Amino acid sequence: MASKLETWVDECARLTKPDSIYWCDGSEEEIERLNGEMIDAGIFQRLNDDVYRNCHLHRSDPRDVARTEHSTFICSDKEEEAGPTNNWKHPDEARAMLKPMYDGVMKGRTMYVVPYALGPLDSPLSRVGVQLTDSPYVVANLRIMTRMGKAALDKLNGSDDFEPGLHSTGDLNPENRYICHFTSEGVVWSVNSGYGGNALLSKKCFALRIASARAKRDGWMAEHMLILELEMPDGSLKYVAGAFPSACGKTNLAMLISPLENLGYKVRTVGDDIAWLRPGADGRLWAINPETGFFGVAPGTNEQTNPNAMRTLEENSIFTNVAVTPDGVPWWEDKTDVPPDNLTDWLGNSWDGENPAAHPNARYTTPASQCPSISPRWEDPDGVPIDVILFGGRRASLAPLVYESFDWDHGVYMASTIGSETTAAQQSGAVGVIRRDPMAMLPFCGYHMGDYFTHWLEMKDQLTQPPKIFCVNWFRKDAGGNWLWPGFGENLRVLLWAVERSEGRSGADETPIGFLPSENALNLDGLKIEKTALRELLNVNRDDWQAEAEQVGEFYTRFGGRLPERMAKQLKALNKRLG
Ligand code: SAT
Ligand code: MN
Repeated sequence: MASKLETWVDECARLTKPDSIYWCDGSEEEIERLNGEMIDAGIFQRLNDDVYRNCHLHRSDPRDVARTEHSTFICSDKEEEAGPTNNWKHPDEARAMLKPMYDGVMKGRTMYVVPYALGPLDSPLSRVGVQLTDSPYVVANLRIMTRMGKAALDKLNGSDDFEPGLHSTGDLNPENRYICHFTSEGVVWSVNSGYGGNALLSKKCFALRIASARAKRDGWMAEHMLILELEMPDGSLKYVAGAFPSACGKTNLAMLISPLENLGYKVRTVGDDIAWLRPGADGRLWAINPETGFFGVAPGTNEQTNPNAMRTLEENSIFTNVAVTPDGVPWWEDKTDVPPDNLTDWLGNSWDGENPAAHPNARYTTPASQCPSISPRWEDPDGVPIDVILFGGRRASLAPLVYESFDWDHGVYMASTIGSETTAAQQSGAVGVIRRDPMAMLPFCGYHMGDYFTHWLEMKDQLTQPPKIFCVNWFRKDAGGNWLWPGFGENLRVLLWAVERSEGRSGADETPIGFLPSENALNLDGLKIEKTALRELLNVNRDDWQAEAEQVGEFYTRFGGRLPERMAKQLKALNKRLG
């Protein structure tokens, strides 16, 4: 009898009618052949091998350069299950709408069958997915981002237990673009996009949306989190997981370079985007990085902001929608102070010097194993035990540099309120319009956000040594609009305080919003920062926080009866403490 995998591949082939079907093995020969074919077809341009060995440039259709949340749907049986923060379509309606789009869509194309594993092959947490796609560019990306090919198929070993994803670039028409998640079966259908999170189904679709729904059922967590390792002067290892909305420097934080190496503090990277976490037998929370690559934003990445990323992407990488020099060197905004001469922009035109040369969401896809700061434990099948969880947002005012929750419930409350201010907030003193992004999962939670809060609260019951939860804000400004905190590597100082707090060390002052570092508790060794700036960074303004609490109350009404009682209680308690 044919396996579920064979039957499903057959079914999809009958629908999409490819000229041929090719099963990817993930080998060197395979990718070399594919790269060659893509160069011949104009999908890839080989970059300069002297500087960027074995790297390729890809230009997307200009209408297809970022995730499209409005075309992303949770197709649960009931709308209620998707909740107020997701788009919803009934599974029957979604299938009826998409089937005609898939009908014959792969005529004249090859259907690639791409088996991949999320998580170390021998980890109890890892899972196998199989993506069918007509895009060789997607295949090449999946090969970097996941354990792709024979190894994954071997792990599956004929079993039915895999995540099926059907993807076609179709005609790339944004009007007909759909990314549909059938959460009860764990299936994803994506059509008319070739880009990032829309098309690499392993990433946001499976490792977050489908996985989060599974994790809720099975008692673990799929989170939009980096994982980093901190080596302390005594040689002990501490692990920090951190969730930040986009454009808050998550990749930079995951790869930060310790300004305190001389004192014995070292930082290493475990993951930069996604964490799967489960309670261990020891009552701690253990995390793996399900991915094997970084899909990072290129603009803004440079020798100052992220030297580790710069080293990582020098080989075996794909650059999407960056600019390029006449001799094949990729360039993007702020890579260097002065742009090189005679750039070709991301659209393939001679750069006009005015519009961005690289698309603001231009990306590099690069192997994690090449990262100079990668932790020796990044592929540990058991994962790493998390000591500290950080939640961050971008707030020009209000939120202090760091504050610690009183307990787990309070931490979950804090996490549910994070978000980023719109640029209007840059005006002095003005409280910005904030897009709330609970746990940085707003676009990625595969079920009702209120139930997700409940899941977070209930996870505590499985943990005898839960991580401590903190909020951080690297983006506070003074009245003149200047950054108060230098950020980047210096953020380590905040991590150190959090880790020390998790061990019951280091000083803190109790405030209505949580514990803040007491004077001299932050290690500022070698850092020049004004006392007044520090005071402002750690200031809690009651009036502002009362207004904030009111806004949170409004935000919470969205979740109706599914807002856990324990969260409402936290808000009440905060209001009471604020007086
Ligand atoms: O395009 S992705 O979803 O993979 C990246 C992102 O938007 O965070
Ligand atoms: Mn992300």
